[in-house]
Order: sequence, then C-alpha cells, then structure tokens
Amino acid sequence: MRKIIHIDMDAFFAAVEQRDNPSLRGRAIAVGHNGRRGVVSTASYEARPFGVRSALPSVTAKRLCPELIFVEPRFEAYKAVSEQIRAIFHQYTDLVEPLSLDEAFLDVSHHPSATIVAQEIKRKIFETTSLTASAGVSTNKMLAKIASDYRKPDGLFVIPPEDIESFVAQLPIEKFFGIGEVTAAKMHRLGIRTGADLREWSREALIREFGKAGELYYGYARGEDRREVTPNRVRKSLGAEITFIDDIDNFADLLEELAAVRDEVWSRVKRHEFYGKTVVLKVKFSDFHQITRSKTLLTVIESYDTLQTVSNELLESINLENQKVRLLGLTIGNTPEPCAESIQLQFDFDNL
Ligand code: TTP
Ligand code: MG
Repeated sequence: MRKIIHIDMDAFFAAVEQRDNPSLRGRAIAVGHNGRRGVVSTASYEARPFGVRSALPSVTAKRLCPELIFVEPRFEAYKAVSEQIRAIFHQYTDLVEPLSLDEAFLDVSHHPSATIVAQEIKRKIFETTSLTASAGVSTNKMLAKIASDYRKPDGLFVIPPEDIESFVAQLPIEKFFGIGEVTAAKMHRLGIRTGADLREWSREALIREFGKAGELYYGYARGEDRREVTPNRVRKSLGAEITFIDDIDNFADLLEELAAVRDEVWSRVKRHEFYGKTVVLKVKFSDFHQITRSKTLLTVIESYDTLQTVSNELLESINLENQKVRLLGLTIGNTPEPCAESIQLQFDFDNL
C-alpha cells in the first residue's frame, strides 16, 4: 500500500504578501490587478468570509468587501518560496510531483510514518518561510488531495485505510479531486450527491454518462486511485541531511553521523543514476548558525570511496571548537552539460 502526502500552501500569494508587508497582516487582501478587467488571483483568509476568492472579477470582489486591499502580484517572490518548499520535500523523497507553485504530491511509502513526515514538512516550511501549509495523508493521490483541503488553513488530516470507505461515502461529490463544477452539476442532476450515491452506479453506467472519466469516478467511489506520483523536475542536486536529537560536540561522533548521511546519499545516487562533480557539506550549529563547505572535482563522483574522502575532508576543514552541531547535510550537485531534453523540461517546470 502506498503512502501519499499532498501539501498545499495556505492562501499562498496573499500569505507571502502579508509576510513581506506587516501592514497587510490581519487585513482582507486580494492579490491581483484592481482594474476593470482585473481578477483576483487569491484572497487572504480575512477576505474569504466576504466571498472573495480566486478568479473573481476584482470589481465584484470590491463590492463584496469594500475594505479589500488589492496587492499587485510578485511572481519572483512566490517562485522563491516555491523553490524553498520543494527543497524541503526532496529531503524526504525523490518522488515529488509539483502541481503548481504551492502544492505537490509526495510518495513516502518507504517511510515508517507518513504522518510524521507531513508534520515535519509543515514545521520545516514554517521555519524556513514563516508561512503555513496544509497537509493531507492517505493511500493515494485523490484522497491525499482531499485531505489537505479538509482542515485548511494550517491543517493536517489523515485518512487511514480503515476510514477510507466511510470517509468517501459521506463526501459531497464536488469535493472529489478532478470533479469540477460542470461534472458536479451533471451528477446532481443524476441524483448523485455523495460518494455513497456514486457507489451505487456500475462501471458501465458511469462510462456511458461520463466517457473515460467514468472509470476514474468508479474508483473514486471506492476510495481507489492508482495514479502514481510522477516527478517532473529535472534534478540539479541530490542530498540528505540529519538533525540530531542531542547536539553533538565531538568530531568522532560527527564522523560517524556523516557516514550515515553519506550512505543515504550514495544509495540515492545509485538509485537515480545521478552523478555530479560537487560535494557540499552543510553544518548547522546549536545556535542555528549554518555554514556550507564544498569541493568540486574534475570528474563526476562514481565511487563511494571518493565521496567518503571528500566529505571527510570537508568536515575536517570546519572549525568545530567550542561549537555543538545540530544538523549535518551532504549534497552532490553539478552534473555535466544537460541534454536538450532536460533543458526543455526545465523550461516547462519554470512556467508551472
Ligand atoms: P490555491 O492553492 O488554489 O489557493 P491558495 O493557496 O491561495 O489558498 P488555499 O489556502 O485555499 O490553498 O492556489 C495557489 C496560488 O495560485 C494562489 O495563491 C494564487 C494562484 N492562483 C491564481 O492565480 N488563480 C487561481 O484561479 C487559483 C485557483 C490560484
Ligand atoms: Mg494553496
């Protein structure tokens, strides 16, 4: 059985604006152009009770909420946060599928507890960006996506296997991921209002009414969704890190911990056939002050011994006197020239 997490930032563009401009905090704001033809990209949670939401014409939004403050979008700022959160996701798995700048699916089936991973990710996102995210955890994409929306903002909702059937049965069909307004309206006309109603329909009948999507809906009614998490990002680096339960103050213990991180990095290197020339060691001290040291070789690292030698040298080069270490990270980067295909993918990724 898979373990899937869906993470989605809360009121993303608006939250970034409120973070960067304290005078906007606690206020009803809309990100978007305040012109005659402008539309709202998103609204802060303070504006939502007025009915202000994404895709609403700005004129209508202002009428619904006269005190609404419009803020011009700053895509560079959103992209920067997006990169930060994606880096956090990649600390846990390589199977990360971004759906937009602010949301992604993660397959963490190899991890003992997806719930703990989701909690940690939420915490790291907040520590790194001062923004909140909501997370959903379940056994497939459809359920994880619904779950992340269930306790927004700053929510974490888990649908464990034993609850799937009852959860899906009570769910209004417009809440299912992939059932848009038009399909929902058609289902309502057919008397389908909840997952339980949907379940009464045979596969054949659903395909007759909805074409190929009917097959998907048939699975939805049973809490099933076989789609895999498919990463669409071109890898630029690969790494792992470890935060210690108790800060470490001696070199011998650090060397040992470094070996553990290195083993993890190396197993990923082989799994993904990712070979780079640069090794980066990150050390965070007990006062949260952080440094990195790197070394670039002439050729890509193809043996564990090379990685061991270089990473140990990097650790030795750091002055650890009178300092306690709380985190060690090791990353390999800098692959040789990308091929034409990966340049294209990179371009697509930037325009998500
Ligand atoms: P969403 O995740 O759909 O919305 P949100 O993050 O603003 O709020 P929520 O807490 O409900 O998740 O979209 C992410 C960002 O994408 C959003 O902040 C702005 C942008 N966006 C648009 O520009 N137009 C749209 O129609 C939507 C839906 C989103
Ligand atoms: Mg969001």
